[in-house]
Amino acid sequence: MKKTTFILLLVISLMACKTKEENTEHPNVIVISVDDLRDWVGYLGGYKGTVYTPNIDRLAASGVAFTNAHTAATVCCPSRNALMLGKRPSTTGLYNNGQWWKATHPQEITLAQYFKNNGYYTAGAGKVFHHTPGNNPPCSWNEFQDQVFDDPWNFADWSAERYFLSYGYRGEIVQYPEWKPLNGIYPIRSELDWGAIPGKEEKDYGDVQVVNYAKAFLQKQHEKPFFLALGTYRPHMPWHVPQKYFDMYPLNEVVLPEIKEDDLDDIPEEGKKLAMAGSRDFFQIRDEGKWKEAVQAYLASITFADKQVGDILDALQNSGFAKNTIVVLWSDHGWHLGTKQHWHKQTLWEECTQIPFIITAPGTTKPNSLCDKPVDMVNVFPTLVSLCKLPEKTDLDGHDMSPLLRNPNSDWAYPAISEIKTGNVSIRTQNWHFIHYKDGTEELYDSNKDPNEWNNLLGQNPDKSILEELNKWVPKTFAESVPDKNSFYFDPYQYTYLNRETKEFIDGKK
Ligand SMILES: [Ca+2]
Repeated sequence: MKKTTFILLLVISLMACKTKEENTEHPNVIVISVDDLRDWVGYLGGYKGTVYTPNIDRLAASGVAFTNAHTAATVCCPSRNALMLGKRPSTTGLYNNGQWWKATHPQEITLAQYFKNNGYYTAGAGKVFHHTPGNNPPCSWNEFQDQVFDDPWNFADWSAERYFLSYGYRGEIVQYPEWKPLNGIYPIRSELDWGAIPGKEEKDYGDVQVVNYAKAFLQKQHEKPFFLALGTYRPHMPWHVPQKYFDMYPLNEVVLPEIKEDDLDDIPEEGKKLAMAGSRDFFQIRDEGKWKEAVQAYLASITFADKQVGDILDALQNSGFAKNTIVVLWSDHGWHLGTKQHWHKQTLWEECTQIPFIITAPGTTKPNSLCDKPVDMVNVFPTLVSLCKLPEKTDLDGHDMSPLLRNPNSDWAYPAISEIKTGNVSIRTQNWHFIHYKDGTEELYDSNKDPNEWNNLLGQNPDKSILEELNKWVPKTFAESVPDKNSFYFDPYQYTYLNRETKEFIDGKK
């Protein structure tokens, strides 16, 4: 080969490389899911003390940070299914953690799968779908690194693989909280546990394995544009993170949530039921004088998750892909730490529906943009399809948010809609929060005057036109709840499902 020809070929191939990295027609996508993270991040200011989330805050400052974003469902599996399928629980009948989307909706195409079908390389690690087996069939991915669990709560002497195989395994629920080996063995503990895991180095935590996967992935060359989904398990319980994160929150500086003792008095029975479903844990923690410790552990877990987000952002920055990669960060729902006498999730009040939500899209978003329009997570699918110039998928429930990404003050005609269990729905507009329960009872809060939602206006003759307007957004029908896991044989090795009754065979790889 002549020297000039060689140089010419070299230049052409270098240009081709460049084109792949800076393919502006079809940008890369990274979706970061943070589990159970409520509005306790710096940019949202939900925590009344100081929470350290420098990395989520720098991502917020680099694009459009939403201040009125809500989950589509206030529990893990339905929330993640709603984002990944682009459809609400009231559309799919996927209302709880005990249902498999693939077994019940084999024809549905996930967000990742849609990108894969349209020329993207799709990859992921950690908690993207719900973390129990059967929720993350291979059909979405070219490659996926399974979640690594840290906690004896999850597997005791079981291996992570056994947990993977043992769908639904929860261990024997032993009460919280101190982390003490019994005769040298760590017993199976409770989901409510917290503390640093003795002897475990930071690099060994499951969420760090997600970061390591991301680093390796972003250091490689990629022939195609990529869709990369990464999920941290913290700050999901049990709150086990390295000691240094606990040390950042001295107990005497921990600020407890403000609580109104008679807060449930003006709430309908269906709302009380949701509240009381998580009250036992709260009362126990509070009555045993552990409330501050628990809040400290949640804060520590948030900052640990934030560190992982920061390492992913750094890995992107240090790669060749930063200028042409959309980054989406979201949490699957919020969390109660005693408000409405509730511990956990699965309610429809603001601390449970609201989530951190950020999008940076090179060429579309501008730094330091805050958007206060109400949005929920079924909008993510159509928005990414639009930003990446893929063919429109016409059967989705959500709306393309890209006008808000170009201008956060654009007109936006929709509320944020969140659901829990069949028939209970939250409608959040810019000014109002309306809750409609399955029995027709309702709550209404003035979100500007009453951010704590202490004053249900329903008993105070609110303006009927406001209620009529809000009621228009309540789904007209709620799909029947789909069959649960017991209706199927699941083979975790082949990733197949067999409907016990109809004998329908479903291949999770397709
Ligand atoms: Ca969750």
